[in-house]
Amino acid sequence: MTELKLPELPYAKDALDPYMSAETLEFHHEKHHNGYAVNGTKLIKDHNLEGQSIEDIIIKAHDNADMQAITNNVGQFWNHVHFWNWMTPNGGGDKLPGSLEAAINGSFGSYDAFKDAFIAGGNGRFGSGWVWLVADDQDKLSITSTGNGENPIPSGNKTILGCDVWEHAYYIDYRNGRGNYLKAFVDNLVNWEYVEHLYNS
Ligand code: MN3
Repeated sequence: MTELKLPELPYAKDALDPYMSAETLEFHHEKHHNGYAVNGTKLIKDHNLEGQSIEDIIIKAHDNADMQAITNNVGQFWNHVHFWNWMTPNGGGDKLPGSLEAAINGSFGSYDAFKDAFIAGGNGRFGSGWVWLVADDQDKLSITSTGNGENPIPSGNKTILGCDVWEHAYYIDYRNGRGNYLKAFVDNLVNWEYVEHLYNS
């Protein structure tokens, strides 16, 4: 069977404090992400999709009304596997690895312009969803946003960074302050080495 296995967090639960609390990580990882893993595994079995890659399953389910639950749960499983790795203690800020810095400057003009666009993308998502930094086949970067459990995989662009803007990601720490959460994510949490790794992979 294809089992979506909940990964361990790559750091201690309190490692991202005060920007993301242990309480948030505990609920987000052990309740929300685990729920997507359990439900997604069952849905993959029910839809006879076992043995296929997670990415192929997400593409197959995209825009297919009969597979909306797959988009939601398998999509969210994939999104969160990366989300934990998109953060690191003492992360964020404008000290980027070289090839990533060049790509951001080349695509947005400056780091500050990227940061403004990323935060605006997250603030502009109405309701639950994600804001993403993606690379097209010419390695040009852009900001995009999706609703609920969707992600950029079906677009064909490479996803190199994402931030969860569901209320469960920030309500304990920031209440309704999504913009403050997004700013803290970019300034203090992003694991730029992982973003560069995905950009170059
Ligand atoms: Mn989430």
